[in-house]
Amino acid sequence: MHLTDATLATLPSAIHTPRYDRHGHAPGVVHLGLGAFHRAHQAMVFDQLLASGEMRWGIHGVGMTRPELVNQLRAQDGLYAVRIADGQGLRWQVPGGLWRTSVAATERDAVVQAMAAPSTRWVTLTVTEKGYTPALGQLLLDGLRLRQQAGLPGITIASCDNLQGNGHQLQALVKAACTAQDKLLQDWLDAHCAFPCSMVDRIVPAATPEVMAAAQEALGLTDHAALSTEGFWEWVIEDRLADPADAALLQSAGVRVTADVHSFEEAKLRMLNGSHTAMALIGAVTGRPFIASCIGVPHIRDFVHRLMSHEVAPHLSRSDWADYRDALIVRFGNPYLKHSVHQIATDSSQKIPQRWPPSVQGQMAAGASFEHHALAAALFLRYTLGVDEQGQSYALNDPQAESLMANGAAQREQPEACVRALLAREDLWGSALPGHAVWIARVLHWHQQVMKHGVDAAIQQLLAQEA
Ligand code: CS2
Repeated sequence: MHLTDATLATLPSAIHTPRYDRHGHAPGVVHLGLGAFHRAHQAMVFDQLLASGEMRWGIHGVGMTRPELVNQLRAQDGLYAVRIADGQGLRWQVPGGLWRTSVAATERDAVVQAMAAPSTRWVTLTVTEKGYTPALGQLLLDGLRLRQQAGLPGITIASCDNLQGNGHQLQALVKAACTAQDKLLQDWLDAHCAFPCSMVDRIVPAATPEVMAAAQEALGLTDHAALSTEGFWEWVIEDRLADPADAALLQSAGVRVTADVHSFEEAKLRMLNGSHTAMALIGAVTGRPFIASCIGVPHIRDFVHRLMSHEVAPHLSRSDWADYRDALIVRFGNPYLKHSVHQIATDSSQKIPQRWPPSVQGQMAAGASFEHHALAAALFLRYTLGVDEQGQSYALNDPQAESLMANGAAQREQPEACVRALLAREDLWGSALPGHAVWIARVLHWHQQVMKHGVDAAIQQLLAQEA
């Protein structure tokens, strides 16, 4: 038997389930990017609001391309279980806010109509870094145009992707989709819609068969959409909402609504995500499968600790960074999160620009050392060989895979040319780093060490040198 509305009542009483009416109201939120993250993060915040009687937070969840997950969720009436586990304990919860689903690639019109539905008050997005395309701007604009034409109120459109100034980026994309005839629409967007920036944080690995088996055991039911996450979650959103009254509501559910999202965004992108990408590449190249298996190794842990303390923190405006760093190290070690290094290494070309260059530039401006980031950049080149130090090959899952691998393939024979070609890419490093001679020399140095002595020895050498 599957987890569905009909079987919900059979779940063990220790499992937290929705007790509210899931069918009597229209969704108030359209979420684009129905991946694991949204379902274990924002959907659980909205579940809390629904449980408190605020019935405007049901979700119309939109998968952007693949229909499989949407089909599974439809077969389960939008229900799925989330295992929340860390050093504090383990519990299961079934959030109930997912009321409708669509697939944007095949049901575009349904998505546009959903955005233009009178009940819709928010659009939230987790479409990943590479999802910020003109097609996304057009999709949003088509929905917003229908709202404006129908005389409906404006809405909040909240980007929740790991991009600096994500709200500004999304707003620019929607504006770029406007044509000369859209003057009225543009004025309406400016006057009635809000594109707040926001920082979202919770480690939610892609679902695995192991989690599904654990769900079967805990629920006594089959759940093809089960997820595993940590207890920690954070959502910081800019206090710029189409309906200002939403701020107090979100705050009542634990969301931080503030004028200063920037300091949270930059700390999260450079500390958490920056370390994640470095560890993902270390793990992929050394053959360590999970983030926890990397941070559990003393020299990798020291490397990450020092990357954050010496090269990232000096340029952050978040003053409690030391507590944040220490909490991150504990979170990375969570034994329940089998967070695959290859999952995090996916789309590295889209992730690196937000995660590393701002810290390197900060160090350059301060005349300080950027050795940890230089080693990380060398590791990225080593990673593009597509084979680990045990001789196991792996696929590069990246929109730039072809050009990265074409360059990386020759790195044994022509290391210097390959390092230079990789570092010349402004799409990765921005405009300030590519011409910087010391940066190039240090990446070259670490690449040489990695190729000659292996990743672990290179990291140990770096730690000894900077001790
Ligand atoms: C990770 C993030 O896959 C990745 O790139 O760094 O998904 C990370 O787990 C989340 O941003 C944590 O909030």
